[in-house]
Amino acid sequence: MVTCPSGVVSDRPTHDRSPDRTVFDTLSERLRATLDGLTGRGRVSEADVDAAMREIRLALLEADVNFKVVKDFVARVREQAIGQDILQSLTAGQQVVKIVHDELVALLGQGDRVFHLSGNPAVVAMVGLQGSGKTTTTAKLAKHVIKQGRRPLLVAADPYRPAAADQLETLGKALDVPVYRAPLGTSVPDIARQGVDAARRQVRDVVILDTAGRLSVDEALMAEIAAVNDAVKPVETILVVDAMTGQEAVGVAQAFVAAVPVTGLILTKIDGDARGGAALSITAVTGVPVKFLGTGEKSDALEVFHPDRLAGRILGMGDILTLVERAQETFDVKQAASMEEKLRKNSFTLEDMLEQLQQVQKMGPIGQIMGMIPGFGNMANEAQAAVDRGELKRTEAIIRAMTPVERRDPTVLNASRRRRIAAGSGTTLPDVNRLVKQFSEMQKLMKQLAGGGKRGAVGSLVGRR
Ligand SMILES: Nc1nc2c(ncn2[C@@H]2O[C@H](COP(=O)(O)OP(=O)(O)O)[C@@H](O)[C@H]2O)c(=O)[nH]1
Ligand SMILES: [Mg+2]
Repeated sequence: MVTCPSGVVSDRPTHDRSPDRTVFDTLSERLRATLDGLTGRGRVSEADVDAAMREIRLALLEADVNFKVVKDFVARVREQAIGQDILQSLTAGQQVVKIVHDELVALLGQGDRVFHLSGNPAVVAMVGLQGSGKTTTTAKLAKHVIKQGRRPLLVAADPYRPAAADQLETLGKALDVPVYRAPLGTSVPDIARQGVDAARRQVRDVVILDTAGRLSVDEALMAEIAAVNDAVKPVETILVVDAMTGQEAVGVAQAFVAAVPVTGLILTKIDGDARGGAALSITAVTGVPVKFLGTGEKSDALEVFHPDRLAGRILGMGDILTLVERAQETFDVKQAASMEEKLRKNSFTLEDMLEQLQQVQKMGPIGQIMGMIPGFGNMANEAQAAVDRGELKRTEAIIRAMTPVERRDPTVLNASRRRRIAAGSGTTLPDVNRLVKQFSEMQKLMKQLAGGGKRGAVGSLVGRR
């Protein structure tokens, strides 16, 4: 099993800031251990799923994910895993993992994640508690929009702490971005208005307002940011949340969302080693999308948020997802169902085998695919070697040289028929004998796999969605 290194994939391949450890690591380790347990076995029972769901529930709770979010999440996964026929298929474990993955993506990926910069200037207001990373993130966003060809201006909209304006000014200088400061005593909405005016004068098309925070949510703070919102109507109001804060982060976010139309979240300090689950819950609880992640103190430590990448990293199961997706793409669901039916009734013929061979070849390197199916690991190398030697093609040719009757019932294949087939397919008598023998062995294997009269075998390699 290929496990990805922890951390979040950057938008830019050359970006080397992805931290070694992130706030999602512990969650990731726990989930991986649980899901490995599911994919490591050939068959998955309802009890297995329930046990895994208990583990997932614990892992999420321990990572500080909001309990209501956890409850809904686990219920949705369980319902899909048990409610469909997938437990009968050979890749049941992998498919359950995929359900967990898809639900995680849905959880993280709600809402509109586009960072909007309409308006001239486009006004972006940064809100959040003191110390959450607003000022640092303001500089990061400036750098981000410069890369998009925009000309930002930063506004120090914190009239209480001159040091805060100094901090922004220093960051602005380093990026060669102008910073607007108002005289001490100017009200925050006025600072915002003047900042927008300054941007127009200086032909700057993006204004980022670094507003003041408080140590905790209070009415004065909320009234202030509401007044700023009324004064300059930001196209983006970004709530900056420290990913290392615990459950209270959810309540803080709710308070901000109630006061102003928050359009996006930026989770900062994901390079830390706290639990991080609370931050993941905010999107689920408030419906506000995560737009960026802050991964360090420097101005380039900002990553566009991709829920699928984060989910993939958390679960570290890229290979499984690929298998399930590839199988779903290439397998005709109806055909798979009819194959399964045939296997169950033991009426699988060489004709069906021909069809299966063609399907499997469409899926790509057969060794790789079989290697991902539990219990098939050993057969994988052999199968790949067979492909490499051109055996699949030879098998195809042999089956094609048979009459329909022979394909349906290989027991009629006496010596003279076998010789005819060998000649007709350009192969040899031993080749034909080997195939017939392999086929009867395969039938035996399938009987075993179908086990106990239950459904499922190669034909159900993919479940129905
Ligand atoms: N490791 C790390 N530190 C961060 C990140 N974002 C901000 N910080 C640090 O957090 C502290 C508070 O940040 P600041 O921008 O001043 O917060 P503000 O009070 O909301 O403006 C500073 O020491 C920053 O360097 C991040 O993504 N990762
Ligand atoms: Mg600040």
